[in-house]
Amino acid sequence: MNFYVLTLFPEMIQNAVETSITGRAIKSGSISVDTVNIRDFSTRKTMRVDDYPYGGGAGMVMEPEPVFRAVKSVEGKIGGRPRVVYMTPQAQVLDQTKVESLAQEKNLIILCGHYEGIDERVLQETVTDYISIGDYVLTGGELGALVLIDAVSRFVPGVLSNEESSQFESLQDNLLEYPQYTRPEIWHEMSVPSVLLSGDHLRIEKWRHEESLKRTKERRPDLLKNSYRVVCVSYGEPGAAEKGRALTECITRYGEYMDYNRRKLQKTTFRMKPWNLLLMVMPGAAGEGSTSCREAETVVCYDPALSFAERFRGLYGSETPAVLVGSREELAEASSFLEARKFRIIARISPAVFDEDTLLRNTALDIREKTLHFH
Ligand code: 4FD
Repeated sequence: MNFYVLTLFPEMIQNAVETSITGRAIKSGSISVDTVNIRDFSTRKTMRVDDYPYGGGAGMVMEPEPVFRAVKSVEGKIGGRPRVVYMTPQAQVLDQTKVESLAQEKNLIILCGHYEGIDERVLQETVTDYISIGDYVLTGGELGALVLIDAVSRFVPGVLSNEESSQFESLQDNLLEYPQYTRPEIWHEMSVPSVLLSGDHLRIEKWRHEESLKRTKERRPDLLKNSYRVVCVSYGEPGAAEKGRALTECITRYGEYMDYNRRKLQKTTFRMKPWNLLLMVMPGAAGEGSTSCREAETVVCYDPALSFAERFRGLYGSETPAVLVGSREELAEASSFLEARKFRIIARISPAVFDEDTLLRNTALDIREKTLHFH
């Protein structure tokens, strides 16, 4: 991934990124960080790039033209129009979801302002993403750009070693990290929690998740509303997929969705954790329809002849709560199948839930409530 940082203080960026893990990633070629000095694109003999604000007031404003030319110079060099991020306190605060989304890009321009900011018109014309790193004001956007580069780089393949990358998995469930301990076993009369010495990986995993929850409740209760991973699986006639997606989206912004009409999924092993939630949307939930539909280039077919064991061959829970949506006959069969696979059914819902928007939303709220209770 290539970062292009547009700044009046290029050495501030270069010195910082050449250190530590980002430095190693630059050396190995996983990322590159190029700086563009906005001053090089000044339109004046004095090489100034700032001017007084129209309407008066304190401070200076960065002129639009040098910023515009700096952006164009990068676009010309890479032959494309990458996303342009403007670091500003007047924006949504950066979070892990945004970081992961930016990590999908091949090129990224990061624009750093100084003084009282940059002329609004060039922002309108070039910026695609406004990002703040927190609710405070800095003297310039550079420290924000560095934070962004560091956080995004961690998701670029090859930047972290296997050992380093397993470290940030706990943030994936939107929970804070559990407490960590190393030697000695007793320090200042405090011992390491005995479960960590037990060698029982399932118990350890469970304990860590509980500690994460406890810590999140105490320190960042605002994170809890999105703290568990929701996985929706559906199968059946076309439309089941849409219904499943709709219900998932009512429950969480971070849901995942899988269409078990797909052959490939039927063969994939998927082990769900105790703190996940399974939503299963079954045939009949989506009303009538034909039995195949075109999704992208593949035709996804519903084969009603498949048994649960065949269709969900690789799906396993471990005390994982599950919510079923379907008609009475299928519910019974699905329940016993899922219970045997160590899911715990916390609700059975009639397909009528999809008939009305408010009903769907209220049901989603109930499910959230029940799930948090269960966890
Ligand atoms: N919280 C942040 C980003 C930049 C910044 C600036 C308008 C000031 C804080 C645009 C005003 C940029 C942040 C430079 N301060 N200062 O992410």
